[in-house]
Amino acid sequence: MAHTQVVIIGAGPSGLLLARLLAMAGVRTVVLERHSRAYVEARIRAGVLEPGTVALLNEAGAGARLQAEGLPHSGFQLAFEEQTHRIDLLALTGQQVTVYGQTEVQKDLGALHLAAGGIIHYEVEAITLRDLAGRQAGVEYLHNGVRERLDCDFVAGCDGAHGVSHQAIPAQAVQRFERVYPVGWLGVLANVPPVSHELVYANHHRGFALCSMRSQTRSRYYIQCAVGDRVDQWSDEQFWNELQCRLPAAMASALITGPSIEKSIAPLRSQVTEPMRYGRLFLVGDAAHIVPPTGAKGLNLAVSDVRFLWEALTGFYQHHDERLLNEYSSRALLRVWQATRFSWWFTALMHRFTDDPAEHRLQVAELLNLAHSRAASQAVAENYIGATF
Ligand code: FAS
Ligand code: PHB
Repeated sequence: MAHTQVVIIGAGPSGLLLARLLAMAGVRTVVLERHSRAYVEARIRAGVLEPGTVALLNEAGAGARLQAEGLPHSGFQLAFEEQTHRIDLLALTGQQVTVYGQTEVQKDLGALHLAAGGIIHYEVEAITLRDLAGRQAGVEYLHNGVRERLDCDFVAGCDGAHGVSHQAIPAQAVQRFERVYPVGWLGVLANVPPVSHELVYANHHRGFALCSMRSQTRSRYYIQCAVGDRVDQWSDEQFWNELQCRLPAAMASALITGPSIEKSIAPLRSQVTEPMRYGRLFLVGDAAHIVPPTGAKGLNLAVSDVRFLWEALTGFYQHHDERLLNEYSSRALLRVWQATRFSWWFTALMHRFTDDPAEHRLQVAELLNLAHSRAASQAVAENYIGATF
């Protein structure tokens, strides 16, 4: 019977970062991933890294390309009622965020871990968790048509919102808190220069829009769409026209459009699973919580979970100290609920949810308060930068 110390389910950013950090601490891991490496590295997802995320990627030795190609951003724009207001992150917090696609983080971590001899099994099927409440956990799976079993001390469930980990916990052992928003984000990636050198979050009576980027020649744009919309209902031309309607006129006229190289719709929802531990299983990242992407928190929250679990497992293996393992869930959830609250608040401020004209007026009033109150802007800046771990 094969044995390892920690089985990590999922080779997304949280699974690979945890595997890398544990390897550096001398902890043996095996990563089991459902999809192929090419599939995982092709997914277009997050784009904004908090300073804490950048620091941990550097600590894991995965920061070289990030430092060379990442775009430091010292602020972002709020656009509403034909005006824009800049949230000056650097002046308000002394810190800035870095624009660097999750796709690139994925590639950097995967290459690094494999080059260092890390074990990642891709295209694994039928993963089943066993004996999570026992003295040794077991993970059974199918790989290359062969049924395997790994005994281990701990399982890190890094398998996202639709993985097996959180489903392995008995319903009576967890509480799930969920909020589903009646809208989605239609996202487009295009090889065109970004309309602004900084991110622009736009509140408009037709709906939310976001102007982001991946480089000086590759842009990422989003518009709020109906939750039932399908991608094939939106031609590129319809997307660009709607985006221009939702931006201030001067910005709309400066928008450079082009053919989409990726187009997808992400539903907006919040979900938190408590506790984030069940016996020998620890839930990490999207396996434990989902936030609407408005606050750019999803990936960054996953990274802070990784830090807490890395510290806990290192303490266990190097000092036989279980204290941080026992505190993992409560420590992680403090940050999870802070990010969930901010993401919920920012989503409610920027999106159109009803036809009630009062909703839009209240949103504009709050945006004007943000624009003219340093204290209000500072609170937003501190949340966007992310609480220190
Ligand atoms: P992930 O979902 O990234 O990784 C989980 C991994 O586990 C995947 O590789 C999956 O294939 C694998 N897996 C799943 N089930 C498995 C099983 N049974 N067995 C083995 N492996 C299994 N966040 C932002 O901050 N900004 C954004 O703009 C943004 N956009 C997003 C768009 C979409 C469509 C989605 C789904 C998420 C988006 N997010 C965004 C959030 C996203 O970035 C996540 O927070 C981030 O990927 C979390 O990383 P992980 O926890 O590693 O989960
Ligand atoms: C992105 O670039 O994909 C992005 C940026 C900021 C967000 C969400 C998504 O809040």
